[in-house]
Amino acid sequence: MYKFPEGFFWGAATSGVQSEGSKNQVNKSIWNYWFEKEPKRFSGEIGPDVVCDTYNKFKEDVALMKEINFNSFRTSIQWARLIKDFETGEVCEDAVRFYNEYIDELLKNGVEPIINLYHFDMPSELQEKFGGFESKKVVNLFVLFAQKAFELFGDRVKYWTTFNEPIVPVEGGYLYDFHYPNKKDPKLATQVAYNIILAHAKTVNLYKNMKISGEIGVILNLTPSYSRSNSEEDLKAAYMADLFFNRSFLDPMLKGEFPKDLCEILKEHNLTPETTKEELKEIEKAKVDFLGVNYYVPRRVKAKEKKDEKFNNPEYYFDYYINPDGRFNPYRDNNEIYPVALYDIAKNVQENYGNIPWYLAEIGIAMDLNSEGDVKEDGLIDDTFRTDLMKEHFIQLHRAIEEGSNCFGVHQWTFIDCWSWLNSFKRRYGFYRLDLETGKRIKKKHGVWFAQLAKDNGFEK
Ligand code: BGP
Repeated sequence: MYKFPEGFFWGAATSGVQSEGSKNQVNKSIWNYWFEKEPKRFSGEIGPDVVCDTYNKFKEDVALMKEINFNSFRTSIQWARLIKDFETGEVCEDAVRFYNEYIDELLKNGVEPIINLYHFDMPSELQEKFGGFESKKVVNLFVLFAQKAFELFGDRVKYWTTFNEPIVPVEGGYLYDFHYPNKKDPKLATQVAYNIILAHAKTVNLYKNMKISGEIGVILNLTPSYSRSNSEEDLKAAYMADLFFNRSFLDPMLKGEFPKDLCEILKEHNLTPETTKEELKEIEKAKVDFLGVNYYVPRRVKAKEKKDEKFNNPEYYFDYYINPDGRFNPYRDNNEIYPVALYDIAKNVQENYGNIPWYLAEIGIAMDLNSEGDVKEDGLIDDTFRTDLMKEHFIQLHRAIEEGSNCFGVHQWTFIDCWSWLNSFKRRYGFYRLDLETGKRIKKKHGVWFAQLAKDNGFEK
């Protein structure tokens, strides 16, 4: 058997916006706002208003978690739901009731909550008034929100994370136009990236100062960069991609310092963000207790063929290429499937980041409704394709753990098919299908396999 360490976390991840629905939400996030403004940009023109309706259905849903033996689960607290008045930090009483009941229900059922504070969901008021994380004022308002969350739920929540994939709002909102505010401005992008790192650091330091018993970490999407060949140019391309997309956040958040060569490159292009000595000290001081890693696909790069006139985005330094020997998932834009990357990530964390305790905070295999098909005679949806691929990934993870990697759990993306930003419900990932007409949850075969895996803390070779 592939056995995993004792007490290993088995569960799933989602986020507030993607699962709760907007019922009784006191403020809007940029997702509510953007959907109202431009519904056509969202697949099927479906917005975040209803989604899984977890706000109303969390009790039934926790029972479904229990059915497939989750011992842990991650979601996020929505800033725009918890906080009524962003500047004073006044909370919304209904949100406090909801999150309290949700957390208590999880605990009552033996499901350890991991609570994340920011999953792409800037309150739209703060985006409109101050430019969201473009502004340092908003950094401080985020810390105030975090403080409220710690005060209210810190007695029971033992695992906190500050941000999920903090680079994504930078990419989406300030470089490539897939998040609001849809700007393409590398200078602003570096400022937002820096401000997010600062918000993370201040939150970690606050949590430690509050002396609450528990741990705090951050969740990064660590997509390894593989070069086309071993030529100097191709290797350099992979190095640069890694520098921009992984080390930009990994180094300051885990080591308290920015990669020197990244700083030099930014300076060369006149993209250095505004910083102060005190802020840099704050970043240096902020030590996370653990790391969450999201992994879906590898990044394949080669030397740049045609030089861009000026720096618009990190692709100034490399081109993408398609691995001619790769395997691809036809249900997720033909993304490459490469389980070995998971082993490589684990080794990177082990060798270059002090073997910090980490968990796989997201991994998933997207399918669409057609490929999953209708409910079969046994009452389940047959997603064996997913199970086969997950097994391959878990074998690689197991190999790294055998070699000393300090991994303490796996959360699959996602629990119940949830809404996913511009993709809405196009890609399905859940252990349970969400029927959009009825809101019914229908179990998939992979859920049965996972229940056994969690029960045995391992699986047959
Ligand atoms: C991750 C995000 C999740 C989720 C997932 C699947 O990057 O943290 O929020 O959306 O990707 O995304 P998609 O449905 O676009 O494949």
